[in-house]
Amino acid sequence: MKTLVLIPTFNERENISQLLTLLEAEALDVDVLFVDDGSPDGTELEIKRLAEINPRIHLLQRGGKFGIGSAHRDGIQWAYANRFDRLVTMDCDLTHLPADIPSLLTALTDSDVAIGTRYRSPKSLEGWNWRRKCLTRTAHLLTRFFLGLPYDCTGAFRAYRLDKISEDLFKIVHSPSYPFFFESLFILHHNGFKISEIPISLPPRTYGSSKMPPAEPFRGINHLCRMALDRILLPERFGCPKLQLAPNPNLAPSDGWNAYWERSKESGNLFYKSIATIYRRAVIAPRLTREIHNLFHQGNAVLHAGSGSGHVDRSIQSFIKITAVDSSLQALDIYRRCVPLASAAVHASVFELPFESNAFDGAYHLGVIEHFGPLEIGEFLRELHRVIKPGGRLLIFWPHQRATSVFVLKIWHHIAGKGAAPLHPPEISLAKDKNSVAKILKSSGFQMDSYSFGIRDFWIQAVIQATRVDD
Ligand SMILES: Nc1nc2c(ncn2[C@@H]2O[C@H](COP(=O)(O)OP(=O)(O)O)[C@@H](O)[C@H]2O)c(=O)[nH]1
Ligand SMILES: [Mg+2]
Repeated sequence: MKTLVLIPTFNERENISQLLTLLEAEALDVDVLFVDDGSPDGTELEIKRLAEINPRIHLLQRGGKFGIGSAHRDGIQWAYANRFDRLVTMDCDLTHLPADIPSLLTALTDSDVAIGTRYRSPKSLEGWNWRRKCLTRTAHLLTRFFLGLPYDCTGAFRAYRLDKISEDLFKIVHSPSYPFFFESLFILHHNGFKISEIPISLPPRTYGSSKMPPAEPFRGINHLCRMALDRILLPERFGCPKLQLAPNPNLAPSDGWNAYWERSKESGNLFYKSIATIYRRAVIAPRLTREIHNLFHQGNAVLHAGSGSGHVDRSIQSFIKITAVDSSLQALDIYRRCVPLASAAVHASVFELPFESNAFDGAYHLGVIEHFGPLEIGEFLRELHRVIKPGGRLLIFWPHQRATSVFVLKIWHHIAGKGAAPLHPPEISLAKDKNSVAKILKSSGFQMDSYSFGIRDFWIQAVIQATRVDD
């Protein structure tokens, strides 16, 4: 496997040859790339002198000081362009010890990213001053709290399996500076890459001084807060789509839903969007997760009919194999960024599912059925009956006619006036009661197993479980 060690430098002349000696002592089969930002202390000259002796040493010179994050990004791009399979990144100040590289590379055999962590051994930060220790630990707590990442996210001592990670993933990382490290790790985590950690010790810098500007921690917190907000409201922004998405030529290019998904990208309706997001995350997602674990086994093939953006599917994506179907390409594009571990994203009508009969262990849909008239509901359920195996399960979240949300939306339309764009296509068939739902399901070949409408969902939708029956 072709392996590159990437080392960004700014005023590190005294450290270069010592670091290379330590690297050579490890007898690793690697190339080394320095990314230098025109260091005024002559770092470049020192690298050029050593590169003349050793052809496996490379230098990427940049026209100015563009920041440590962008040095990593350019180095990573160079590694892809030169077809390296594995990449190790480290600082030049001798705080990252080449003796730890073999363990990082070994960790890559069963993970996609390996990180050197300062939080597994109590001696990791011995010799550092209290200010630096405090900064490091605070950053660790904040990334844990805001991004839900349990790892050492702010260090640069890492190894990546470039042969498994798409180059496009690094293009989503915005920060040119120190937040690059937690941002890139969060994006890797969001896209389901396996991350492992090995404990390391960091001796303090011997030569030179830290290049971190004094205001950097505040910029870092600002970047972190923006990411934390996006994580809740726009998780798709972190997705690097793996799933293919082929437009279906048989579908009408525009229906109410396409316009809805187009509009959802705009910043307007922020109030409605925020409330809907909070409700989705705090109420629907946990309920859906519980129901799915109740109805299905690990690895079951399950259809999400009318998947929308998939914000609620994130917590079930590694439990079941989800095939998402929607008639809106825009929605599916958001879906595959939001739920990167789903099995497929298919552009199709829910009335004409492009799957063989009995293809799925079950299906679920949320906020779909209420938009159809009675005939369409029958057609939709019969199509689900066809693609679900006999005995397969169906889960429906069906907004209720006495739902609190229905009143709220009525009030909104009243206040906004007739000319205002609707928040979503009209709800024409809200759930009435247990018996009428059971009857509708029965007429399409499903037996209703349970029906609940109550406080747990803030009286918004009925949650219905059913089983495909064949007579
Ligand atoms: N190319 C480049 N390298 C940088 C820049 N800022 C820092 N570095 C290098 O990145 C590594 C880590 O920087 P350092 O000052 O040790 O940061 P600290 O460990 O967080 O204090 C060192 O090898 C620096 O020389 C930059 O703007 N451009
Ligand atoms: Mg350092």
